[in-house]
Amino acid sequence: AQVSPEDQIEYRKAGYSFMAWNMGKIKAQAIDGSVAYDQAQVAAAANAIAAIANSGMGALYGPGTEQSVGDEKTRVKPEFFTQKEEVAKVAIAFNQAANNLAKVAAEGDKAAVAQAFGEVGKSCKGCHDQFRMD
Ligand code: ASC
Repeated sequence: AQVSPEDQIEYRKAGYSFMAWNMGKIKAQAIDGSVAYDQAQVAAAANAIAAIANSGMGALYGPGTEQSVGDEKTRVKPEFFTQKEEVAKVAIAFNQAANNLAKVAAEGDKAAVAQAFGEVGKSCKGCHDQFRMD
C-alpha cells in the first residue's frame, strides 16, 4: 500500500516518539533509579525499541518527505537523502545497539543494561548530530 509523504513523516515521528518513551522508562529504572528496577518492564521496553529499530523505517523517507508537508513537520537534514552510505552506517549502528540492549535486558543484569542503554543513546545521538536539524 502507498503511504503519502505526509503520513510517512507522521509514522516515522511516531516511531521515534514511541522509542523515546521506552528509552525514558529504561533510563528511570537502570540509570537514574527514580523508578525501581523491574526486569520484565525493562525487557519489554527494550524489545519495543528493538522491534521498531528492526521494522525498516527507512521506507518512511520516500520522495516528498525531505521537507515538512502540511501539518507534519520534519527536522531531517537534506544530507540524509544524498549521503546513503553515511545513513546506512548510523542506521546499522543503531540497529545493532538496539538488538544488543534487548538481548542484555532479557538476561536481566542492571549494570549491563545501563551499559547497553548508553550505547543505544550514543547511536541515537550519532544520527541526530549528522542528520537532524536543531
Ligand atoms: C533518548 C531520546 C533520544 C536519545 C538521545 C541520546 O531517550 O529521546 O533522542 O535518547 O537523547 O543521546
